[in-house]
Amino acid sequence: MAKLNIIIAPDPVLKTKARKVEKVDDRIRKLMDDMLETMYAAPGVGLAAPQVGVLERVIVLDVAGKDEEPRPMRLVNPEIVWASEDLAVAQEGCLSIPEQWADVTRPAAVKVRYLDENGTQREVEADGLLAVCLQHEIDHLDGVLFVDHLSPLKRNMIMRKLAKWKKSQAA
Ligand code: GNR
Ligand code: NI
Repeated sequence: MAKLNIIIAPDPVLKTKARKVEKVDDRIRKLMDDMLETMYAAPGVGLAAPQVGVLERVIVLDVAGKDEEPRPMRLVNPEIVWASEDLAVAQEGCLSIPEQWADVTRPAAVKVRYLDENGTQREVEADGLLAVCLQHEIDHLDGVLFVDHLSPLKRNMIMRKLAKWKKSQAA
């Protein structure tokens, strides 16, 4: 396995729609393993392929708690096939927008259809943190960041703070 570099916003790659995976093969399985290693090292609870510079529809997640056994999830071509009418607000962060957090409103529950690491079609229904993360990661595949769900005022504030943070890191 290999740890990959995470792209930080603003970057055109993060704004680009990712293409569908045609075949779940060893290349895709290695990509998902490398993404999981990168996600656990960060640490984070999810990661989308565009964040590591790969514009293909692949995401990984693990929302298990600190004291629980790891529960890595690998999803290829994930699609939201149902979303609840009721909405929920959750504080979100993003490994591509380090150190910045904001409340985001999204459907409280979703059903997602995807291909697993063997190319078998599956569905997962989720609420809570898993529902938030699935929507956050699928957004990445469409070039959408959590700040795109905020008002322009809040978005600009976060992007300015991120630019400051980047400068402090470089120094
Ligand atoms: O690690 C992450 N934590 C998180 C917390 C609340 C809502 C969404 C997330 S996803 C984020 C990792 C990431 O940037 N995935 O794209
Ligand atoms: Ni993110």
